[in-house]
Amino acid sequence: MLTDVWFVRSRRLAIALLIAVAWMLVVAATASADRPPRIVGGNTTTIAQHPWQAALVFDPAKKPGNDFQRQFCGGSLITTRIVLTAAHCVFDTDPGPLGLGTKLDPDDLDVVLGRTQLSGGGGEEHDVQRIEFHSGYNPATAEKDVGYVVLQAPSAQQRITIAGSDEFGLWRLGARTVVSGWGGTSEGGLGSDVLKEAVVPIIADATCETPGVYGTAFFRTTMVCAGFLEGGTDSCQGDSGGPLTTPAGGPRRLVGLVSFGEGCARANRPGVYSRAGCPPLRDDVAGDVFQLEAQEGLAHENVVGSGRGPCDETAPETAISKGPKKKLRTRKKRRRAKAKFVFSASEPGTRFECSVDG
Ligand code: 4AZ
Repeated sequence: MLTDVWFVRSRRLAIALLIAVAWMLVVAATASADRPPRIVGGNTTTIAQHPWQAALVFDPAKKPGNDFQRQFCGGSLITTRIVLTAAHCVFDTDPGPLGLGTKLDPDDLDVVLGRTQLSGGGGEEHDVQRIEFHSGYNPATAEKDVGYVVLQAPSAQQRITIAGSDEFGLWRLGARTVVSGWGGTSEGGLGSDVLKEAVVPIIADATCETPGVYGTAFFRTTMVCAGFLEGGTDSCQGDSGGPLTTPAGGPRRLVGLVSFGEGCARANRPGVYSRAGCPPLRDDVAGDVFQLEAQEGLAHENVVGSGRGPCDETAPETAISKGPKKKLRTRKKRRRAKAKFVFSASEPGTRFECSVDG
């Protein structure tokens, strides 16, 4: 994998670029004024692009309105009968007479699959047989934020497989992943009737656990951050439990579940996702699904892609294989300089970031 980067150092060009960027911003702002709001920074999409995407909707007896008005969380179809979601979507939202530690009752919700526009009908609407969540879920810290919804009947929609260890290269640091859902289109705002998606790069654990980001609220073994430190694009309320996946163009795999964030799309507050694609959560999900299948008399279905080992966190080997050797000494020379660098990496898909000093 080779990437060419050109550096042009010229004040006039820089000014011209600034003017061009400013003009494009004005054009973009004008153009967006007559478009509907969407997942902060994302696009509308169709269920065909995310066929495993599920909507959790309250039962009409519990909340009036159409499926758009009753939607409260997302999920992913991982077997023909099981939808993976966030524990916080099904945990303690309906304490009932038993108080804390209970979960939604199966007849409190339905699951919509195979539908782009929630209010539009079509696709599948499922009754729920059973609800569970990860036995280690900690509602105070959001650790192990994983929940399960067992459908009363099998779905005909395409399911998604959780990324195995051989597939970790698809979503390691800097990789583009995709989050989708019908959640808020702005912080505190309304959801979207039409499914939306946003591309969100994976952010380093070391970045996410700095005090300026999430500090000690981020747990790297069970969470992963994705999004933009500058803000602007993110998942939001109502997207919870929904899929963070590898993008189209390669094998689609489930790598995370929408879990939490401080607000939506704020600077230095990227989305935090349950780290479904790595142990321990990946193994826990496989084990929980196996147990649910046995208890409910369902045929076993494999939910993990290739490789059962740990996520290998070591970064690919990188090198500058071509580039100028000497620093330019005078400012005049530096201003005029034009240089070409060629970077190489041991793995395809590697992204490079660099800064230049003379
Ligand atoms: C929520 O309230 C929520 N920015 C989900 C995801 C994010 C923020 C809030 C991520 O369910």
